[in-house]
Parts: sequence; structure tokens; C-alpha cells
Amino acid sequence: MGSKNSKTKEIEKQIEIEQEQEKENAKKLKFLISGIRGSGKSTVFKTFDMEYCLSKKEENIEIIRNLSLSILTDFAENENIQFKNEENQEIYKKLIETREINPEKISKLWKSEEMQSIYQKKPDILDPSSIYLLNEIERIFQPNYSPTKEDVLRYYQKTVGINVYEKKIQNFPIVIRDIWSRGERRKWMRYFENMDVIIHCVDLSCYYQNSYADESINKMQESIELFDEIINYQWFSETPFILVFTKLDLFLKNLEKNNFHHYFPDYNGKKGKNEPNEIKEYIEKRFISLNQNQERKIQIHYVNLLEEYDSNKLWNEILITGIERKFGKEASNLYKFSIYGVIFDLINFLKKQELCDKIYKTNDSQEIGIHSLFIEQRIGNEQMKK
Ligand SMILES: Nc1nc2c(ncn2[C@@H]2O[C@H](COP(=O)(O)OP(=O)(O)OP(=O)(O)O)[C@@H](O)[C@H]2O)c(=O)[nH]1
Ligand SMILES: [Mg+2]
Repeated sequence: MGSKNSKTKEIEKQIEIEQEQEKENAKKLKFLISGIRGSGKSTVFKTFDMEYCLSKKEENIEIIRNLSLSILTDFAENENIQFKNEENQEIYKKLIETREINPEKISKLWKSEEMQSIYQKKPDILDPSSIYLLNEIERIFQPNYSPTKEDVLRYYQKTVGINVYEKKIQNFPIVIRDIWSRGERRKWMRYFENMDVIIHCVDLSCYYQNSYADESINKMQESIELFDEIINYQWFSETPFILVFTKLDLFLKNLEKNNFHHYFPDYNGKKGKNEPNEIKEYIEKRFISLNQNQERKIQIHYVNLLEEYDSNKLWNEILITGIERKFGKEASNLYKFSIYGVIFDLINFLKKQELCDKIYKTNDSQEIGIHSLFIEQRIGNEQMKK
């Protein structure tokens, strides 16, 4: 209880500071990422961070190592594992007592008969992110370890309160807030009324799981309720919403094992009980029907955030929507960074790279967007090489 109150106080304090900076903030393009626990909010940010080369992957080494170790030791402890093999028991003991870490030896623990047989019997005991880290644990603890993109996107570290990311991209100030709170949401959500776009994440694959916070609630139902609350707050009545259904890859896998109709009995697919497109349509309708402002369109995206193509396309749309909201249609048509003159650098660069034709031949602004994102990253990389 005490920690809940102190978290709320922390959030309130952060909001107060931000309000003081409001004048300055008015010039910035502001995005809010919302959604229930584990819905992919921080991963959406990570994809942005990677696309624009904002932080170094090496910054994640400690987090990834600590997470991997605690997943391994918590698993052994919770399942009360006694390793039959003496060497394994010794490795485990040393790991717990002295944190002595040897990559090959740690990996042996995970591959041990005891751990593997428990995992085979109860595969849902570990989430996909934990399994990924355990399978990679030997590489993760090598002295020259450098995290891959996949390592960074896959690890799961719960966000507490609000994560604020403030970045400048080509002189273009952007603020992204990634929030989660069950607590006094209503009390402080109104401070976000000046957001340019709200990106709401929904884990599409969670339809058969129960909420972390309340075991009696289905996670998809929890997501629907949160969306209902957020989209209909009076402070956001004019704010563009982008509804992002994440974990499309896991959704397709889960459908093979978990019948959707069983969890949502009012769903009756014409083409079959587990037809992915019909289910997506059903879920989409459940969300969209909650929007009480019919004038406002909600953009929908289905993504596998581990796929670069999906996340590029998503951010492209988010930026276009944000720019249109803040600077008008003309600006968004000119496409994001062109309004700051960077388009000329792009054109010169493209001419050099003989990529210009590709850009001018297409009339589809979305396609241009995807290319531009790609090209901008290339420019960044080129400049870094110099
Ligand atoms: N396979 C797959 N995994 C995903 C996808 N999107 C997110 N994840 C994983 O889902 C887990 C949770 O993602 P996060 O972005 O940390 O979730 P969050 O909404 O920030 O969670 P909280 O901070 O606890 O509220 C991570 O392990 C991600 O790698 C996806 O599209 N496909
Ligand atoms: Mg998070």
C-alpha cells in the first residue's frame, strides 16, 4: 500500500515539473503510449529508438544480464529444484552465494534435465521473452557480448510509472511518454490533454490469459476496459488515436493451441472457430465501437514489433499523424522532416546513392515515408562513419 502511494506521489511530482516546462513543451511533438501491462508500450518506443540510432545497444548489457540471471534463479527457486548432477548443484550454489558466473556453466543449468523437464511439462510457466533469454544465456555472458537488436526488443523490464523520452531528430523535438498505472489514473490522465497523438497498445495474443493485476479478469477484457476509459476521457476527445495490436506473430501461434471462441463465446466465426482474420475483425469491432466521438477516426495497425518492416511502417504513420495534428495537412503532406529543410539533404543524398527515382516514381506517401525513414537512418550511419 505504502509503495503504491509513493509511486503515485512520484508521478504527481513528475507531472508538476512537466507543467512548469509547458511553454517549452508547446513547441514539441508529443506522443503518449498507453496500454495494459505487457502490451508492448516500451517495445514500441525501443523500435523508435533503434530506428533513429538514439541510444547505444551496449547500454542494455547490464539490464539483459541481470534479467537473464534472475529468470534462471527464480525458476530454480520457485520450482524448488535440486540438481541431481553434483556439478550442476555446485554451479547453482556458487551462482546464488557468490554470483560466480561462467557462461558455459550457467547455460548447463538451463539445459539440465531438471529444468528442461519442468519446462516441457509446464511451458506457460515462462513467457516468450524469458525463454528467449535463457536460450541465449551463454552468449549473453560472454565477455565480449554485444546485444543484438533482437536481444533489446525481446527483453521485458516492467515500466514503473512514466517513462519519458525526449529526443531531437534533425532539430525536431519529440517527446514520447510510455505510461502504465492502475492506480489513480483518472486523477492524473488529464495532464496529458495536450498530447498530439495517443498510441494505444493491445496485446493481440493475450485473449486466453488472465490479468497480472487481477487473476479473475481476462487480459483482453482488461484491455478493452482500459481503452474504453482512455478514449472517452473528455481531455482526449479531439486527440488522434492510433490503436496498435501487437504480438501478431504470437497471436497466430496461440490460435493453434487456444480456441478463441472458448474465451469469447459471443464470437461465432463463419469460416471457423479459429479463423485469424475473422477474429481480428471481431476484436477490432469491440474496440472501435467504444469510441463515442464518431468524427474522430481511429487508425488501426497490426504488428509484430520484432519485424523491422512493421515497426517502420507504424512509426511512419505515427509521425505523419502527429505532424498533421500539430502543423496541418500541408506539412504532413510535405512529409515530416521536409518542413525543416532536411528534404534537400535527403534529395542530395539520394541523388548520390541513385535512389532518387525510387522516391519520385511513387505517389504513395506511405511508401515515401518508409523510404525516408530508411534513408535517414542511412544518413545517420554515414555521418557516424565519418
Ligand atoms: N513476439 C513478440 N513479442 C513482443 C511484441 N511486442 C512486444 N513483445 C514482447 O512483449 C514483452 C512486453 O513488452 P513491453 O513493451 O515491455 O510491454 P509494456 O507494455 O511496456 O509493459 P509494462 O512496462 O509492464 O507496462 C517484451 O518481452 C517484448 O519483447 C511482438 O509484436 N511480438
Ligand atoms: Mg514498459
